[in-house]
Amino acid sequence: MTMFSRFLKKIQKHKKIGVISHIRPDGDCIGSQVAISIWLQKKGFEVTAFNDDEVPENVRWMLEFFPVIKPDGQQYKACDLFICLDGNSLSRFGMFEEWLKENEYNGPVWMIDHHPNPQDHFELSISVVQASSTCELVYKLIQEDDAALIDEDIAKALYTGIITDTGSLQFESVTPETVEIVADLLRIGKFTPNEIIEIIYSNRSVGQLNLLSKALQSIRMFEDNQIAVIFVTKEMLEETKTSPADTEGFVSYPLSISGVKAAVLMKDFFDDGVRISLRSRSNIDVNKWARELNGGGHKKAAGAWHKGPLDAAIKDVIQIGANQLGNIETTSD
Ligand SMILES: [Mn+2]
Repeated sequence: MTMFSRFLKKIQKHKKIGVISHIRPDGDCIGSQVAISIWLQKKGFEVTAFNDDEVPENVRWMLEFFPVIKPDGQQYKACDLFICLDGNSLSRFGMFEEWLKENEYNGPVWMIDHHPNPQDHFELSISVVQASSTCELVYKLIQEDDAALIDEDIAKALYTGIITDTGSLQFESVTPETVEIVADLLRIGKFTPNEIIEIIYSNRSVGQLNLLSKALQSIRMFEDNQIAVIFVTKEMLEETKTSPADTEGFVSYPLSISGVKAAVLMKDFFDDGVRISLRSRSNIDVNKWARELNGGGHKKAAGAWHKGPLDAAIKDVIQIGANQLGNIETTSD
C-alpha cells in the first residue's frame, strides 16, 4: 500500500478535520492547505483551515477559494484529526504544539511535507524529500483518490504553490513529472502562467526596490568569492519605510554571482539576534550548515538564528561555510 492509499483508507474513519499550515506562511503551504481543504470538503468532511500568522498579500487571494482562520483553542477542540502541511516538526505550527500538550489531545496528527529530517511525532506521514513542493504531494494524493475532483480553484492553488516553491520551476527539485503536473493544472484551471506570475511577483513597491538597492550594495564576498553574503539592517528598513517581509527573495541575488557556491542573507533587525537564510547552488549542503546553528531546512535552502551581534554572526557563519567547502574538496577527491 502506498502512503497515499494508506492516507485515503484511514481518513474515512474521521469526520472533522483541522488543516494547519506553517507559521510565516508562503505560497506552498497556503496553496496546499487551500487545495486539500476544498478536496476534503467535497468528499463530505467538515474542514477548518488554520494559520497563526497573517497570510502575505501576494498569496492571500487564495483564501477566497477556502478561508484560513486564526485559531482559538475552541475550534481545535472540535477536530478529530489534524493534518499539518509543509513542515515536519510541530514547532513549525505555532500555538498548535502547545495546545496539544495543554489539552492532552490523544487523537491523530498527520503531516504532508517535503523537508528533510522529519520528526516521528506524526501518526501518518506523507514525507517525500525529493518532491518539489507540498503542493506536488497533495496533487498526487488527490489523483490517487479521484482526479476528477481537481477543480479550477484547486488547480490554481496547487499551481501557485509549485511555482513559488521552485523559483518558477528553476530549482533542482523540478523533474519532468513536476512539469507534467504543472501542465495538467494549467489545463484544468483555465489560467495562464503569466496570470499567476503577475499576482505573485509584480506587486513590488518603490520602497521595496530601494531596500533591494541598499541590500545589493551591502554584498560581501568570502572564501575566494565562493560565499556571498547580503545584509539587511534595521536602518535600511527605516530609511526605505519597508518591513521584514519585504526582504523576500533577496538571497537569490548574491546566489546568482558567477562562481558563487552558496549565498547567505543576514537580517540584522531583530532584538534577539540575526536571522540567517542559506542557499546553495553547489554540493554544499546548507541544511547541515544551518543545523550547526540550530536551524535547518533543505540541502539547497535553509535557515537559522544567531544570537548576534552581526560581526560575531558573520564570523561563525563563514567559519562553518568554510569548513563545508573544505569537506567538499576532500570528499570529491
Ligand atoms: Mn514547501
